[in-house]
Amino acid sequence: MSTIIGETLSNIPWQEKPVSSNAPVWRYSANPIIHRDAIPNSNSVFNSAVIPFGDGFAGVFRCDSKSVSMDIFAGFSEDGVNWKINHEPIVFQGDEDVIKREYRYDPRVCKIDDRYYISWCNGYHGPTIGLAYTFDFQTFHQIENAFLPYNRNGVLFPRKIGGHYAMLSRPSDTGHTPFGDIFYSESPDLTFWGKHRYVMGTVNGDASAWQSKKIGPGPIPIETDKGWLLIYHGVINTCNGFVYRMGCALLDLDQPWKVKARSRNYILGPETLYECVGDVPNVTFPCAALTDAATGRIAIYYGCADTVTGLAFTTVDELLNYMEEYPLETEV
Ligand code: BMA
Repeated sequence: MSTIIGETLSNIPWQEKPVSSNAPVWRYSANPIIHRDAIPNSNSVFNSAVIPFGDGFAGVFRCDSKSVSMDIFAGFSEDGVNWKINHEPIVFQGDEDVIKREYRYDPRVCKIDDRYYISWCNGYHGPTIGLAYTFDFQTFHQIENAFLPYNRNGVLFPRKIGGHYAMLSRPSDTGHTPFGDIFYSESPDLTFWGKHRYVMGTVNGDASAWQSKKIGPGPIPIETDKGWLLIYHGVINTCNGFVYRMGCALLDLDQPWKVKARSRNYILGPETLYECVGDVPNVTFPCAALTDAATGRIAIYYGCADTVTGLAFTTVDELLNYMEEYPLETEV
């Protein structure tokens, strides 16, 4: 068994794998856990991030309103399944040139040292990576955008690597980007980012067509003794538009731009009604994972059809074994 380097989380939401399943990831039986009308003015609640907080959990949720304004909202839960989401979006403190809001979506939450960092796709003359921190999920301090536009899916690592903060991201364009690879960047202070390294890209044709159009990092990478376990999204373009699925990879612990393993198969894709039908059909989009170091259990939170939020389960060993069984052999 491989080891998760992290904390024990005995209250992680969990269901055993159904005996009938041979998939590496299985859905919570009462999905979706958050419905589109979870707060009074929401059109949809999806692509959201959660983290252990106090005796329970806190989260930052993407709620698009009924005027389809995209923003991020704090929320709390005792069990990680039933959530109370604030009815008003997060108000950030900080430099007025930086906190000016165009739109905010697809948040991630990452604990580093004494605080919780939020990263999200931030409208600033085009999409880029917004960054903020909080100690209590009540007061939020926004710091500088990490990059110039255009970028989406900024995902921090939960500790410094080689003495620097580290982030994965997916450079993009201003629209529904028809390309996308994953890059690594580092920073001494979370303000100045550099040493941008290519991590991995799309794969065409027979090798792994589900990730042929674009890929982007999902939840905060999970530290294991074998490397950083990364869950990411991969997109194929079809005659009916983009289809978003999940995959996984293993990145080197000290040099995370080096890919040690990657799955040729997707690990979860749109199959159920709530994943296939919604405002944007056929989207499964992971933004967070809880992990229990004691058991290797992982609970993945993912947006479904850009409308509701789902929960799915796996373990570190399931994913590592799956990558071994169905390895991606092409160098990309
Ligand atoms: C991406 C982002 C995600 C969304 C996905 C599918 O570009 O906008 O928020 O889930 O498209 O629509």
